[in-house]
Amino acid sequence: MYTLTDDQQAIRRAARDFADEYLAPDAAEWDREKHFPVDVLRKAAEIGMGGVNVREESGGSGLTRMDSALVFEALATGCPTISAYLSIHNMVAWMIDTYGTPAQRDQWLPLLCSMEHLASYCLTEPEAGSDAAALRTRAVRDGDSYVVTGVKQFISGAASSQVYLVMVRTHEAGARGITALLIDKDTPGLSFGPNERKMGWNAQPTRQVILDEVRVPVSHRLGQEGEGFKIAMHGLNGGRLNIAACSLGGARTALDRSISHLSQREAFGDKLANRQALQFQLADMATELEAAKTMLWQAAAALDAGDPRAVELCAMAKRFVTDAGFHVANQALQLHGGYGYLAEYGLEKIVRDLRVHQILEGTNEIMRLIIARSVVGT
Ligand code: FAD
Ligand code: 2MC
Repeated sequence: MYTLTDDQQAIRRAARDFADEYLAPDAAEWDREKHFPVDVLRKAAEIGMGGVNVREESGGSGLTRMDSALVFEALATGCPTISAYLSIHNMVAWMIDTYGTPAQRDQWLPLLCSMEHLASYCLTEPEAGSDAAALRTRAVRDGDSYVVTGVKQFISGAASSQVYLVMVRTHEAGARGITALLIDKDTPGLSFGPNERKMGWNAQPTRQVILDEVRVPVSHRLGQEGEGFKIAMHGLNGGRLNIAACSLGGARTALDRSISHLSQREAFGDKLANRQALQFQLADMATELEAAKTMLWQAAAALDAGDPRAVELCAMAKRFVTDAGFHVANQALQLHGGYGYLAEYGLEKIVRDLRVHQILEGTNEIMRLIIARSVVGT
């Protein structure tokens, strides 16, 4: 059995207290009003949530992947959508800390760690989602700049973020022709599509990022030309764990609410919680989440240790935990009967929010593709 250290318990407690105080009370309203609570994100940054995996010498919290799995799970008990946005912002901050030069770290990280500036991760395009290496946004070198033209699709935080980490094509077709560029919101030629109307994740915006001859200094390139795809994928390994953690936290809240609902609700002359059929459902939900947690922690430990199986284990965890999280949340809705379907009870929001975790940061089919390549050896 994996035992949390005192520090890990304290980190988890701090994130849970934050979720209870600042996320849970307003999550339903943010969802309803499609409000992105940037002030609350900045409050989260005050307790180190803006640079969770950024090293302490770079101004971050210096937490491990195992620690951050605890953080994002705890935050998601209050609101999966906000926890997930924080996870994306943190993916970008980690990438700058890991692949940036000292000058780039100095330039970008202080404002990201305080969340004075928010960050967006821009890989997907209208014609390149799962097949990310087919991306076509073009960057042509012109003196000390790149001139970038293209469209990025489904970008979380777009138009609210100040910093865009954009994967662009500088060379030949395929993964090796891709380069990562940091682009400031105020650069001429950068604009945004309308906020997409979505099933869930309503408390954070999703828009196209449109680049029309955007001139980006070469000094804003992260890594070397041609390294962008690998950088993007390394970012996603941690991102996939964090999204899984968000599913786990959301599903835990759904399970907790089911237990208390069934303990109060009476039918046929008895509390529903006394029906063994329903107790068994709760038992299965708790077991599924325990299994999911174990997979998540194992993958996080593998990523921390630089284990050669880390990519495969992260894909397994993302696939398994997000499927389990959605399944448990959906069962919780059923256990609430008609009340589960009412917005007021908060269950349907969790179901809507967790559904997209099976799609983004690599669909669960793509997770199977990654796992299959290891298993079958192709
Ligand atoms: P497609 O690639 O067109 O896939 C369609 C279907 O085919 C899926 O079921 C897929 O699993 C399946 N499929 C595709 N290829 C295969 C295969 N080889 N084998 C088996 N099945 C396959 N992207 C970003 O870059 N940054 C963001 O911030 C971001 N935020 C997002 C927020 C939201 C709310 C959403 C919905 C998406 C976001 N995305 C973001 C994009 C997300 O990562 C993509 O939607 C996802 O990777 C899938 O790409 P696609 O939508 O083009 O689907
Ligand atoms: N970690 C480290 N390296 C990786 C990697 C990973 N997870 N995935 C691929 N690579 C490397 C791979 O090892 C290879 O390196 P080399 O050239 O040294 O052999 C290189 O990258 C190219 O990889 P592949 O040859 O596997 O490329 P292919 O095109 O066949 O498949 C695939 C890549 C499908 C795994 C990748 O395109 C993918 O993950 N697609 C899903 C896209 C995705 O996750 N999008 C999420 C967008 S962000 C989001 O949704 C948010 C909400 C923020």
